[in-house]
Amino acid sequence: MNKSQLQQHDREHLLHPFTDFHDLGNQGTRVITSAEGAYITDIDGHKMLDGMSGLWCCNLGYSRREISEAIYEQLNKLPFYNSFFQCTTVPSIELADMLAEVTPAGMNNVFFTGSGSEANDTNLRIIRRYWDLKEQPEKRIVISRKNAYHGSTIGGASLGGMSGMHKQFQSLDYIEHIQQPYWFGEGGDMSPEEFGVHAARCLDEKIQELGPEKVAAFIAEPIQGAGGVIIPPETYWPEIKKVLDQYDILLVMDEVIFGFGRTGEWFGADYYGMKPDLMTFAKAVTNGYFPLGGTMVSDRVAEVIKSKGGEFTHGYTYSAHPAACMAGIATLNILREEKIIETVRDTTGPYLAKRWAELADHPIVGEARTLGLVGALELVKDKNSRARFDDDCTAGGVCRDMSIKNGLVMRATGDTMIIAPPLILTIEQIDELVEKAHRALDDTARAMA
Ligand code: PXG
Repeated sequence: MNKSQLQQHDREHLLHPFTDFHDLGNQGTRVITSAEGAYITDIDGHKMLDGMSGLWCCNLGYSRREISEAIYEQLNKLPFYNSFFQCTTVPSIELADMLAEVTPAGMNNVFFTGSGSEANDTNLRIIRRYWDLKEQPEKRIVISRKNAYHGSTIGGASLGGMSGMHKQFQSLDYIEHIQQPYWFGEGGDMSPEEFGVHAARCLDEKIQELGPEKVAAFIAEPIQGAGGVIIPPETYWPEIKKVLDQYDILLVMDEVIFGFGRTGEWFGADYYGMKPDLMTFAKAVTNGYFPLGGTMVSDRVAEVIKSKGGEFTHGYTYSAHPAACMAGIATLNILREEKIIETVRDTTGPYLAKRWAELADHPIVGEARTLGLVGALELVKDKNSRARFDDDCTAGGVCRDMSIKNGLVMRATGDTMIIAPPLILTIEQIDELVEKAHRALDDTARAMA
């Protein structure tokens, strides 16, 4: 099939995730046909630096044969066996061992799933099981944050705080949402430090309003990813820690985007010095080469679930899929052997921070922020008032298209442009990324004038 035939069949038969079918029908999909290193190429031969690592997952880029060969060998040896009913497979045990080593101290058990959404559903099941076994069944409510993203299953979407999603389904009734720590968008006249404390105190207020005896857990991404790379003010996590220390409430950190090195530490929890009770992961655990997710379970929780006996009636056919686990093992080996995370922390992260900050001088950029190898740009019409171009956030979509035209995949969340490039990016490729982003901003400024 040629390009237009592919697009026609795509339109007729494929229901795409998070896609406006009207727009898709008019424009046609971009057909990506190959990838190498940090670059993807479409059917027209247009090569782009992939500033989004696929969808926050191909952190080692696209050319790691160690991972694809590990999957292939496993598929030929034992393509599938389940881990239900007292069965197991060697790759699942080995990956569980490795995850216990690289995750924060006190997290030594893993429950495998096929995705991040499933892992957050698993968290909901574990949380309830934990409090039931502790004979505190009235602890039912889970607090999350507005504009959080925790997946698209009913559990994941209920935990998430995206208003557009909530309009399209009925949320679970035991989930509550508090303010997000988004200083640029919601901080008003407060300093970032003041606002960080304020946003964290919202958790305390909510717990008191609901009654601590009814609150089971608080879930949060260390940094909101899909919500627009919202890096909380430095005061936020320490204040959350203070709040949580006062109550007997579980902390779930959703590391689906920030796990495995994105911040320059193994996990966002390491970066912020937090000790979660449960930790969701997916995406980069296999470098996006094979679907795999899971939740790391702290000793505190695992001991209750394991020692109090009885069956935990939960699991997925593909929990601990052997080929997925082999992909995970190969990925973690590369991260460790090539010191990828240390390079982000010591070299490429600081370099991106320096270069990205230069974009803040651009007339349509209200803020340029980075941490490790993620970044965001806030597009504004007026730098001082932080006023946007329009209510429909058209600048973001224009900038994304301009960026792609200039050979860089940048994502738009409203009028916030975001990047999460592969962690293998070289200094020269960071220069290329910033230069292409600069050109996209120039083109956007012209188009929006
Ligand atoms: N938690 C977080 C923090 C995520 O970012 C999920 C859970 C769900 O994972 P699965 O594997 O079920 O998709 C995610 C996924 C975007 C975008 O547009 C982000 C995600 C997924 C799709 C699109 O930024 N994150």
